[in-house]
Amino acid sequence: MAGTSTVLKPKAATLTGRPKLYKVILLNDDYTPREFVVRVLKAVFRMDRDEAYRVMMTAHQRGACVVAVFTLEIAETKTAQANGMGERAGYPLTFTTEREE
Ligand code: TYC
Repeated sequence: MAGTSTVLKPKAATLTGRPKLYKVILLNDDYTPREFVVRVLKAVFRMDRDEAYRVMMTAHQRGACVVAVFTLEIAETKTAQANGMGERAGYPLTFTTEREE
């Protein structure tokens, strides 16, 4: 293949300077204690107590709350860590990851 060359096409995110972002969403349930939700938010999302309490109460009252927005790998890692804490404690606590528009 002498004389050939490859030109890589830049990804759309490179051209626009805008990487795709993903929301981590906290879902309400009827069984996980409020204090446990606060503990998970503080541990995984580095929130202080007041912020964690506000996010927990928003999910409790409205059914769901956006916790934070990250690039895909970080969003998926934090979702898995937070769900793992709930699972290990025997609670149905659920976080999901969703593409941000
Ligand atoms: N609804 C739960 C209770 O009353 C508390 C809770 C809040 C659970 C938010 C999950 O995402 C959640 N014990």
